[in-house]
Amino acid sequence: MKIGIVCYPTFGGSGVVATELGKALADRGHQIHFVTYNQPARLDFFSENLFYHEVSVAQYPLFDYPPYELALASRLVDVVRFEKLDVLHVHYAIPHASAAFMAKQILATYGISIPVITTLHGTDITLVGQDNTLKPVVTFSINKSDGVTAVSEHLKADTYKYFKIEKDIRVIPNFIDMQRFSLKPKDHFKKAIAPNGEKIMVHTSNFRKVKRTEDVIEMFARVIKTIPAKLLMVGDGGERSSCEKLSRSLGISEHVRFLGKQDAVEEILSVADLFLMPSVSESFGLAALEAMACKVPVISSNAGGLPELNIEGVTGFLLDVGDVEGMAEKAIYILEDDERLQQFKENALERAKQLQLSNIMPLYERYYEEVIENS
Ligand code: GMT
Repeated sequence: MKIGIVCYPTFGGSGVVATELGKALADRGHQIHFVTYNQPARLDFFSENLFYHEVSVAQYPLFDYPPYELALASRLVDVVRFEKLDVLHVHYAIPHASAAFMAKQILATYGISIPVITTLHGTDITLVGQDNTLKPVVTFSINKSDGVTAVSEHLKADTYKYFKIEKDIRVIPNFIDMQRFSLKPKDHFKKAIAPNGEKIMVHTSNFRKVKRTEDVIEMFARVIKTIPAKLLMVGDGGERSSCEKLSRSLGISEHVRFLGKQDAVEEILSVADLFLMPSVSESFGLAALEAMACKVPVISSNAGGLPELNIEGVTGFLLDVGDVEGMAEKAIYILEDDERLQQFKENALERAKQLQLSNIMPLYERYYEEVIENS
């Protein structure tokens, strides 16, 4: 198939899923055309089946808000016509689904029919899409998609709950490339971070409010009263400085390292004993799956799709949003006994294996075929 993929080209979960999916489909022999405003972050190598088409937005003094959505729609018309694509797969509804709808209408005037599949990733439904300034367009463009997927059962249910959706939504979970995300021998790094054999806890995110990064610090402050430990905070975003301030005011800053954005997250996860994800909302929790693939158990909130990934008492524990006391208690329970910790690590890896790329990618492949056939 010739598949057009539209996504955010950043390190965000939806962009990562879109890019990894495109790479895997290209390996399977499909021709993949990424259409976005920058080279996708993980599209950093050459393959004869991978193409990148940049969307450039016209700058004009009149525009306080450059019309990205229109530029994207025009670029899609151009790419679909000249590359003769079979299907367009857009990741994150806003504004990709409505841009694809517009492109589809324009292409019809050239006698070209192209099915559009929209994958809902999370905040496009649970946060941003709920805003009244966007809701009618999000509802309309989901209903006008030829196929719709969501990354968890919970996100599917939320979509029906918050929007008037007439379409069937297919759940296809996030997946993990186990070639890349696996335990790497990083003992020298572990020694440098935890010279006295302290346990290592890790959080990775974009430090947005939805991630409740301050809860990570609060939880860690409680854990180190009992267990000698270090905390690695990976990523960057609005909440980072308040987390730094909090760790200073709690007197634990010598045990907390803010590493900023990192490309080789799998190397950091390879030294970790526990991953922390106390998010207020999380449609799936790809970062937790990345940790599990590196044999790291997870303490998370029980928000959104997290219970579909993190199995209570098996791969980690899930607690109510904001329950830092409970999270710390469970963290201590896992970390205080090496045999128990080892068992949680094994379980985390087994769960990740169920969601490996080779198991999930064919679900998308078959869905494309189904949608193309029915449209
Ligand atoms: O988590 C983020 O802030 C990034 C966001 C995105 O859209 O890029 O991630 C969402 O999509 C990921 C991939 O499907 C999911 O694994 C994340 O759980 C989801 N984030 C939220 O729902 C907050």
